[in-house]
Amino acid sequence: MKQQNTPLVTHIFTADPSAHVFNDRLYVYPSHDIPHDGEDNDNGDEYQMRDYHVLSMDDKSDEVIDHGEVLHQDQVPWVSEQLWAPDVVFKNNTYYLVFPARDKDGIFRLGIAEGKSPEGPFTPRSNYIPGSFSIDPCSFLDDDSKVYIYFGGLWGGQLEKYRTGSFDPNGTEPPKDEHAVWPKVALMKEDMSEFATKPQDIVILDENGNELLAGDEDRRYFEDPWMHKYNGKYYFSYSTGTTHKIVYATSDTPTGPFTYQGTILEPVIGWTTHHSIVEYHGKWYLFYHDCEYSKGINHRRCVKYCELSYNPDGSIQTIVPEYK
Ligand code: FUB
Repeated sequence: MKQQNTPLVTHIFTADPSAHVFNDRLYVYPSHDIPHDGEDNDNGDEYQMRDYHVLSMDDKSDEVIDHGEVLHQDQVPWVSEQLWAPDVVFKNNTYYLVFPARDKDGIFRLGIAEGKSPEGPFTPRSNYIPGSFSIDPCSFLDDDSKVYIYFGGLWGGQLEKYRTGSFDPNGTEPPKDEHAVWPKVALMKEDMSEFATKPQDIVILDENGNELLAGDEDRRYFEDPWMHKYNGKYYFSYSTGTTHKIVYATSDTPTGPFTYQGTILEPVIGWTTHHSIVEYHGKWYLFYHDCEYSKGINHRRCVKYCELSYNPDGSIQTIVPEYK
């Protein structure tokens, strides 16, 4: 495998890695950052991604293969711009690429493109998933073969605009002493055609059973949901956005409520932080991105990975990125 904590590739900028093992190989589904000279803002306008590439690797060599462009926004009839963080799930003998993008009205939706190989290419459906909104889908296949889509992101991701239950273009975050904006989860139908359930809240509690508050920026959800299972428990991990950490909460069920546990990754270089967790040949890995290679340019990110370790009680050991 490539050396840890180094960019997987540098011929393109990559971000938002979703890592999975398919056919005994590690596949990474990242966003593809495009260099430009526009300025950064809180609406995420600097993230102008237009296509997806697939990367893959194994633990026999340090070669990382770029399988090339597997989907471009011009192929997707409902998309106007911004192909952000994708994920992939394998079910029904099909690889489903689940991805967010703005529709023709500038509202983020979640779409699906289908392929017969983990390397792509992927053929997009003509419309987004009905009832979908916001960004950062994580498509989680449970042991009973049900697929759940976890999603949501504040600010550029528009999640706070749905607090009333429908899209309010003027919607804002709650006051600091109210409960935080919750990420969402929806069960997919068996044939993966659409949501089987309406998106519901993922509630995150503190150690006393109280809901995390909007002002608790060290622990509350911002974006980048990921779900994995370890020793039968569900681990829901996410970015705290404004405090730039990857943290996690656990539950006995896939829909929670979840109890906050701690920090997985301390802040990296760059404003955003985004991750996935995967087991490969008996070891656990954290895939993440940072802006070290671009010397801190927020929309020129590189995907990296490192090993992740659990304590005997199931807690995750905090990773502190080391920079020279
Ligand atoms: O890549 C665009 C956005 O930046 C993602 O959707 C967020 O998770 C953050 O990484």
